[in-house]
Amino acid sequence: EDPAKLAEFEARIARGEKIEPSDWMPALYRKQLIRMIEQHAHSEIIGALPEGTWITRAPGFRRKMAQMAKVQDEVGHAQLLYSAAETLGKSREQMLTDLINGKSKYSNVFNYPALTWADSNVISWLIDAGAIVNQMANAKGSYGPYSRALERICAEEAFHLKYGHDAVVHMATGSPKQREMIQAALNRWWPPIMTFFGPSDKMSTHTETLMRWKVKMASNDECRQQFLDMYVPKIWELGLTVPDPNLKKNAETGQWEFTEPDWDEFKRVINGDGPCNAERLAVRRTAEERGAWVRQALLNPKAKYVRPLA
Ligand code: FAQ
Repeated sequence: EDPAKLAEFEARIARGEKIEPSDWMPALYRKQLIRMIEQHAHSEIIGALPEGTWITRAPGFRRKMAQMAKVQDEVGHAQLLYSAAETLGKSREQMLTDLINGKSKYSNVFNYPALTWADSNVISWLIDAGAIVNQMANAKGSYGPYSRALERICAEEAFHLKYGHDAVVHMATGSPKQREMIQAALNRWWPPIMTFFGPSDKMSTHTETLMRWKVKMASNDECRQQFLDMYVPKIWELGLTVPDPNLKKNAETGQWEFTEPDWDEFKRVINGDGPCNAERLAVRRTAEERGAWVRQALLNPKAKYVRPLA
């Protein structure tokens, strides 16, 4: 890497300038951004699946419509993010191929099942909440196309958060059975939620580089702490409990203390061996196969294509 170019690049970042696709950038900056944005995009389309399976079973027409709109938004976020990643030189086709073949990662949380409608509500509220904490920070980051995509995504996620909160409030203030269902869903989702922000800063591989270049604007632990600060009181307000006997805010340090998440399970899940990994990728593979004739027809409208039987 040319030291003068690198110095100028880092000076631009220090001044708070945005780096645009045609600007010079270190190869590692490009590689890290592709990795992170691509994983983020995959998380959005795979993330549409746990809630997506509840569209047909959502209780009532209003919730069905809202659930459908929310899931559609997530897929739209993937579109924005794939476009942002493409500006760095990796094609969308290659990214989707890497997803389907298990080469690329996506968020661990979407490899757990949404067993009940209450699970879907917990995702809509608390996974979206976690996503907003992370994305609000990174929207101020240095890469122009990613930060602009995140700004728009955050605006939509703010609606999801209200939707998810409303759904959880409805359950938590409902019948004893509804309260029991929402508490059980929270108990199931809490451990994955605690790992959603990534490994602790001590274990994180990429944080240092990404923060130096202002791609990540908050560390994994900072995001986790912010999430706990904002949402644990809201969970308690609803009379729900958090399934961690060690969770408490240390008055002296101002930091939340909690049981160390099971990082071995986390590693297994992000490397393909979680409860739903195979199922999630199978859905994507089928979608790719069934949609291939449409993509081919769009690219070459004059050729004759026979639509395969479903
Ligand atoms: N899941 O060195 P670090 C959403 C991997 S969007 C899976 O700390 P980094 C919206 C990491 O890739 C959710 N893998 O990594 C929605 C790396 O592996 P590699 C996604 C994870 O990049 C809501 C290794 O561990 N959000 O939910 C996870 O500095 C509802 C070492 O980790 C984003 O992607 C994980 N949780 O920090 C949709 C935001 N954590 O690549 C539908 C953008 C870590 O070396 C419904 N991404 N790993 O093989 C980021 O901010 C960062 O990439 C982190 C991880 C914070 C996720």
